[in-house]
Amino acid sequence: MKMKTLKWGEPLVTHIYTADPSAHVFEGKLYIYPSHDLDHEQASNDNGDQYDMEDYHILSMDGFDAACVDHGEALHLRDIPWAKQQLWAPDAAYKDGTYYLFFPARDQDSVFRIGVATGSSPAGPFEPQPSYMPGSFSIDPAVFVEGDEAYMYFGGLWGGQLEKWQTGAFIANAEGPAPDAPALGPRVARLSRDMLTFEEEPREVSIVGEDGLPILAGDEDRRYFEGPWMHTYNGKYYLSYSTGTTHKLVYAIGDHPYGPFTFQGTILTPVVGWTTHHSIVEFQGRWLLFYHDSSLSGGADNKRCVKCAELQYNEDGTIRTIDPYA
Ligand code: FUB
Repeated sequence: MKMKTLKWGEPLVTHIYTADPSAHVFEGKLYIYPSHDLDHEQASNDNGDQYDMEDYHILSMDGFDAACVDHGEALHLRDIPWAKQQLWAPDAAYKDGTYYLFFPARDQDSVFRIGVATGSSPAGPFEPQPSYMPGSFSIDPAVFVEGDEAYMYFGGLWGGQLEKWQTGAFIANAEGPAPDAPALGPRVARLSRDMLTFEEEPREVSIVGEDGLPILAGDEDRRYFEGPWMHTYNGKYYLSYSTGTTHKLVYAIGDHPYGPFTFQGTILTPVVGWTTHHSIVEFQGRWLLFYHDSSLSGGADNKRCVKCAELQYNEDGTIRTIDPYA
């Protein structure tokens, strides 16, 4: 299905609701892996029950003036043996002739896990593995490939259940850290050569301030909430993420995929709607920020639309803050 051409700050597509865009360049084209929000009337709650997505559609663009194509259903909940509900923010990667779609969903016990599906085309369809990735938990996988190594960043607070895994086991009634204690960081794990399992125990990523001290849980303008993304620029590793309750996309810089990362500032100021979620990719010589807001539905938290903005760096490698409505 052919859709419209890219205009900065406008929905990429308007025939379906889309969110949580993970963008990659595969085979010379830009591919966007979003969540597919359903046109359901749902009251919002802190558990994220309103995000009850059931499938994935993959979008692609040949270039900036080309139409954005929706390739149709690439994977459906009914075909994932272990998953009960809520297909949340996905990501994709390529290795040795195979494309991998990574996605979170609640298992039969309502615990969020991360699954993987494989295919021969970046647009799908994707065939899910029979079970979730062993040892996986929480939400929002973002896979960063560097040479022969691939790392998965993941984790999200509140409905994403990261608080419940602080001991390494799922504790259903566990709360997050006190406001004056270090915030929870995202998790990172190196993937196995076949990309289907963790090669190591996930480790917590440390995000620190300029003073080298951990960012505290009460520092809601800077602390990690959900939606990690990793990219490199001029030899540095940029970890970007959503602050959740303060609705910003922010970033921190480090010298290694495992961190630590030093907080830098804001990439995107708050959008219409509660969530904010993004990816960063270089395509045809330009750096792009893919993000979403709820403008297409007039502000419904669970009916979002993916948009794109051009990202600019300052000479010192810092990122210029984008106001999505300026
Ligand atoms: O789309 C469902 C959830 O909302 C995602 O997993 C989060 O990052 C937030 O965007």
